[in-house]
Amino acid sequence: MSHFEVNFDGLVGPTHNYAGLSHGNLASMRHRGVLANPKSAALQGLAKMRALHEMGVPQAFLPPLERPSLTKLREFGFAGSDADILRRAQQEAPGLLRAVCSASAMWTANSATFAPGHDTLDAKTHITTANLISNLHRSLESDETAANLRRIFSGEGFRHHGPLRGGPTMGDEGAANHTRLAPAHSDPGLHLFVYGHSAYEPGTSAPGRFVSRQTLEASKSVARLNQLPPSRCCFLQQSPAAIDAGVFHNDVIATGNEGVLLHHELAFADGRAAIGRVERQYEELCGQKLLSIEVPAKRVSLAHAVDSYLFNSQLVTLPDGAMCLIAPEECEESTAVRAFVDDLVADPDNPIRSVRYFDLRASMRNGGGPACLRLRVVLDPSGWQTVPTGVKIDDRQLRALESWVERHYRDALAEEDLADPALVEETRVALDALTEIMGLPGLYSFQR
Ligand code: SUG
Repeated sequence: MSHFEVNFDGLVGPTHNYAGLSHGNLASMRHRGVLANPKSAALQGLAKMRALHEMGVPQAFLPPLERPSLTKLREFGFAGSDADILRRAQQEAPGLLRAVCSASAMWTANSATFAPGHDTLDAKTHITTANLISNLHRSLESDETAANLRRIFSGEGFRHHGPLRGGPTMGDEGAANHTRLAPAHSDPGLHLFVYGHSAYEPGTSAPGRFVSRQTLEASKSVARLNQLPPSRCCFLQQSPAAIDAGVFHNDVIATGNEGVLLHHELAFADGRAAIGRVERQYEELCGQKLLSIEVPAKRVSLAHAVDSYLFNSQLVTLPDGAMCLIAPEECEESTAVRAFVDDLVADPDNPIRSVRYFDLRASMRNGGGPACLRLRVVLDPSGWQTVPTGVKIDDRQLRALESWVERHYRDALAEEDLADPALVEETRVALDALTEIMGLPGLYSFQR
């Protein structure tokens, strides 16, 4: 049975806001305190899902987590009624309050790393939930995300692992630092793991300005847990200079799809030599040449790449076999990036035939582009059949989700609103209604 790729986008949660929580993520740092509009953020995400669905690309979604998380605030020592806890947290620990309110689970590229059954030693589909330990607000996601993934991928062909324990030495940010390359999704493939630094191996210099979030030790552990043989894994170090320029995940500077790898000239620590390694290993494994497309710094500087999020575009295969670049509108607005994309699409020597630009500004202001918003899952039809219908996107579900957002989301959310007890209640009512739309009762801990 032939495998295919499904994009599981994160449904933007009702507390979407700009809390400046991610050091090293320039957009997050720049937009701290900007008034958020959760409703339009969620509708922008749904518009992307609708467009991909209408293009014939299989589409699904992962639900938001319950935020604000009163459970986490209790774990941090706050006690009393919900209103008391929120008030005290705002007075005594505003940073913690911002962290427990973040809707950051929307960036599902960071939720886990998948390895499909036609690549793994035991022929099972393996899923390792990311620990996201580099940032408190993101680390709080991992146990809830693991539970949701177990619920959604519960068929007998799935095996779940993680989140990795072990502190910063085991920092893992999921599929944002992982790309599966194969002649087609239905073919066995090569797994490219990109890490920021190694805790133990000499010669892997770390960035100076910002921290690197992914370690080699974590990437190798994920590969082992996911039952990937060494011949199917390639580990490359990210360029420390790129991390210091704001490239906090590899998917901010490189992207791939099937047999194409699009990357910036300055993405990897060893430059051309690194690309040469992937090309050789891919050819040995897959019996074909990898098409690696390098974007020279002369055409698109590192700074422009980070500002426009060109490499955070989704590269998707359409039903006719051609590829389409799903890019943020910021790419269209940059003269240099737009010119590069026009040339890319016009070049008959690659399979990228079209580009579609999307308004994802709400997510982009937090450093989350099209690719951050989705987790790629390669499945066979029997695995897909075990996935609950309620997370699968079709016209009916899109309409239900759009009107759910219209009904339950605020159109303005400022930092001071995070301590509003009404927000907790509104969110619970919304998530209750969502579990009905999804047909997944009891998904949230406040539900009985
Ligand atoms: O982890 N931003 C996210 C963006 C994640 C992007 N994902 C990928 N590149 N795959 C992060 O830095 C900002 C939240 C805030 O500041 O309110 C944030 O968490």
